[in-house]
Amino acid sequence: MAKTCILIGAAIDEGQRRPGCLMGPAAYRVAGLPQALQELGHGVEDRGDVAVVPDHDAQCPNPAVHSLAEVVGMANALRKATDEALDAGFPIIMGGDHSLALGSVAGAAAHAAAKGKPLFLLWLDAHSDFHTPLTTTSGNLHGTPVAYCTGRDGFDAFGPFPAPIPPENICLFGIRSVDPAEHAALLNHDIEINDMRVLDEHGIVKPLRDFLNKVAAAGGMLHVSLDVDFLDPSIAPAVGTTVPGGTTIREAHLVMELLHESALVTSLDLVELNPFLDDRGRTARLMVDLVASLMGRKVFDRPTRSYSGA
Ligand code: HAR
Ligand code: MN
Ligand code: MN
Ligand code: MN
Repeated sequence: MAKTCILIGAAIDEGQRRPGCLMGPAAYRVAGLPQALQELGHGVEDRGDVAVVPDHDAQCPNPAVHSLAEVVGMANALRKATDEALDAGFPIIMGGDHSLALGSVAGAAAHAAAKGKPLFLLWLDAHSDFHTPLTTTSGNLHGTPVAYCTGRDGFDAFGPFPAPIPPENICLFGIRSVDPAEHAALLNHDIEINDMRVLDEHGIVKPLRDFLNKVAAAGGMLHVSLDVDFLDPSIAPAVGTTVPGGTTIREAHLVMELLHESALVTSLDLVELNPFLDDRGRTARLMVDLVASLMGRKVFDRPTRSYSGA
C-alpha cells in the first residue's frame, strides 16, 4: 500500500564523541532516499532538518555525561516532529546518532497512547543502548534510549517518557555489545534479547516472525530503530562504533522484507551513519536500499514459479 513518507532530518552528533553523524540527513538525500521511495509509488514529504533549541537548564548528576543541553533540545524537537508526522503519514527520521531516539520513540509513544494503541519497539543494533544517564561511563547519551523508553529512572532532564513501553513489547535484534551495567539492568527487564548468538542458531526468520506476530495480535504500532552498526562493518564502514560479527547484506534485507510483508511498521529511525567515515557512499546507499526493501522493493514480484516449501 502506498504511504506518505515524511522525511525528518535529525542532524545531531553530540550523543557520542566522533564528529560526522550530523551529515547523515544530507547523505541520505544525496544517496537518493526520496527518489527510491517515489519509485516504489510512495508519496514523499521532506520536512527538512528539525531546528534544535539547546536546553541549557538541563542537569545530570553524572559528570561523565556530556552535551546534555543539545541532546535534550533535539529530543524535545523530535518528539513533537515525530508525533505530528504520524498524524500525516509514515515518519522516517534520518539521523544523526542514536540519541535522537530519545525524541523519536517518545513521539511515537505519545501518538500511540493518544490513539489507544500499544507501541512495540524493534531495536536493530549491535548495542543494547540500555544505559541511563546515571549508569553510562562513556557519558555518550546515544547509549541510553532503550532505557528511557521503558521509563527507567535517571532521565529527569528529558521529562517523563510518555506511556513507557512495557519491556515485553521491546525486541533487541542483532546485539553483540553490552556493558556490565546494561547487562545487570537487562536481567531485571523482560525484554526480548535476540543477540547474534540467537540469530546464528535460529536464523532471522523465526525470531522476527514470532515478534511480529505478537505485534499483530495486540493490534500494535511498531517503531523500528535501525542502527548502522546492526550491519557487519565489512559492508557498512560508515559508523563510529563498529563491532565485528554483524548481519550480512542478505540478512539485513531479509529483516526488511519480512517487516514489509508484516505491514506493521509505523515509524522508522535511521541512525549512526557517519558519512565522513564512508567509502564512496556505500554505507549510505546500502541504508537506502534497506529502506527500499522495508517499503516494498522486491527482487521478483510474486506470484511466480518458485520453491514453495511444500
Ligand atoms: N555501551 C557503550 C556506551 O554506552 C556503547 C554505546 C554505543 N551505542 C551506539 N549506539 N553506537 O548503539 O558508551
Ligand atoms: Mn544504537
Ligand atoms: Mn499524533
Ligand atoms: Mn550501535
